[in-house]
Amino acid sequence: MSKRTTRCRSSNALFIKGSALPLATCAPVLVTALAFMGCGGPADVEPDDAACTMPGCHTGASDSGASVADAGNLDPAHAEGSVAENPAPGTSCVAAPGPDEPDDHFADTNCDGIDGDKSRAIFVAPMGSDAAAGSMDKPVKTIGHAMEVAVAAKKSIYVCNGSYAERIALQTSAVSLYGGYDCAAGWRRTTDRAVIAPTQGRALTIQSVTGPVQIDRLSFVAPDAAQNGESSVAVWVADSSALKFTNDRFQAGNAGDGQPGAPVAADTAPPSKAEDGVSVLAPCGRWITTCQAGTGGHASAGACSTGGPGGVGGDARRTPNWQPSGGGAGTPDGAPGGPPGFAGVVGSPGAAGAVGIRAASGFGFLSASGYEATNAGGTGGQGSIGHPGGGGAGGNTFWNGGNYDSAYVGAGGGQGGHGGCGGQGGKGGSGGGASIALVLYRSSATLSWCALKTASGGAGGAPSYGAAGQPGGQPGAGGSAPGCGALPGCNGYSGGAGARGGPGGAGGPGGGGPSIGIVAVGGAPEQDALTFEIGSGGIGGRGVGSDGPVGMSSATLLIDADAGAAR
Ligand SMILES: [Ca+2]
Ligand SMILES: [Ca+2]
Repeated sequence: MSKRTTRCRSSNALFIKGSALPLATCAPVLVTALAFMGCGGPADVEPDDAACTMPGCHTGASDSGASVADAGNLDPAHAEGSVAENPAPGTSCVAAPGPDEPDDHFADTNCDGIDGDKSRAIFVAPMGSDAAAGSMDKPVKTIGHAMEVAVAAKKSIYVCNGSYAERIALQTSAVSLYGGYDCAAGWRRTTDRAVIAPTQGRALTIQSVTGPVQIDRLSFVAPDAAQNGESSVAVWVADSSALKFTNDRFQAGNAGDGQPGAPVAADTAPPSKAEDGVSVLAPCGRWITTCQAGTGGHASAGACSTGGPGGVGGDARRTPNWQPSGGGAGTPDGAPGGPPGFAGVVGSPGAAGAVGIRAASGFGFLSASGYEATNAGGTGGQGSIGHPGGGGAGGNTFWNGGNYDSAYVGAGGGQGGHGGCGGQGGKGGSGGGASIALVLYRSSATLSWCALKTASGGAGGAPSYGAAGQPGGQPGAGGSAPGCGALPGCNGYSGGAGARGGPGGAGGPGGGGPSIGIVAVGGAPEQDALTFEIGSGGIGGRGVGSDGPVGMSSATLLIDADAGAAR
């Protein structure tokens, strides 16, 4: 049994139909007229005809039989489908001292015809007009407008059952809202609720409000998130106190999936071509006064690597006894050169980058402004640089047995090709958005007879793949020695091609978003008779190797205020 059913109800006395003896649940106030009352009690009270002198009292004869019991419910006042009793016109009613607030028993204790005080409220109905005064007879149309009027007039807001596509905001001003009114039946109260269901965003935001504020018999419905990573939160309360939620519903929609990792583009253009070996200018077989050897390509910088320098062409004058000889060897990939007379060594491709790390599991991050998914996957590693090609050897030297005037000198070898850059790593997927019925951020509140429902947390974002490595550069050609066509070897040799860079690693997958009924930062709310229907946490993003973690799913999550937020 709820404690609510055992506490004293000032106007609640149970009658058994047809009996002259009332069964009072509590005595105060009611004692003097106990035998005759039947006053505005819960919906299952069915008073017989009798002189009625109690506050909010009315007779069964004029009750029009509207009262319906809610069998099996702990507290009939909270049951769906029951119809409240109000004093009917023409019945006697004795006002009780003190204010008449809308209450769980729908008691009209000030005898003005409704549960509550119509002189202290702004009335809202779907058929109303925001140009109207906001009285019971001339309700306004929107809760937002009622809020402006109620703040200025220091009144409460009574909301006719119906649907309102609004986002309601209480900013610093303490205004109470009561639903459950049937404006088509003289603003009789029922156990139905007015529904506040905006097409986007939160249904209710309360910021920096110091109560007392009561929010009663309203249903707050947040729509599904419309964008990647967006959260769906029905009610958000921050930096507020003395709030009382009674008989309300909080319903969050599906959260948005995390952002997929952004695609990364490959660099498809190779580095610049390597330098050619220098040619011998003097023709072969001619009297030459200045012997010269072609020089190899220089070790100029490529995009990410430097090709090996080409070999220097042979020079007959520098060999013992003018013997034939090869030119200097090129340098493959920075290493010592091989024997002369060969093209440069082709570089080897770069290694693949590492896959980005998977998102960490956990709730995410909550600040005064909103939920932020922090469980994103990591960026993939960059591929390694492709190895540069080796430099080509210089051209050989020939000697025809005569004077050095008929010696042939070799041209320079070509520079090795530059290695390609490693591909860029893929981007991680982002975490999914949250589906949260109620956030209480550094706020104090009581919750009674409320239902909280959430949908699915957003799925984690998938990562993008890494980019392919940059192609390797073309090598430099060997230099030429004109006129030596019949005597091979005078030309320099080309360098080896540079190799492609390694591909980037894929990014890491994002984590699923949470689905939580109540997230409270800095203290739990007082709770009584709450029901939860919690959706599942978002699935993890699909990754390479392993998927992201699944999002949290929980009725409540309490976060230490000192942490400021939770990760
Ligand atoms: Ca009342
Ligand atoms: Ca009243």
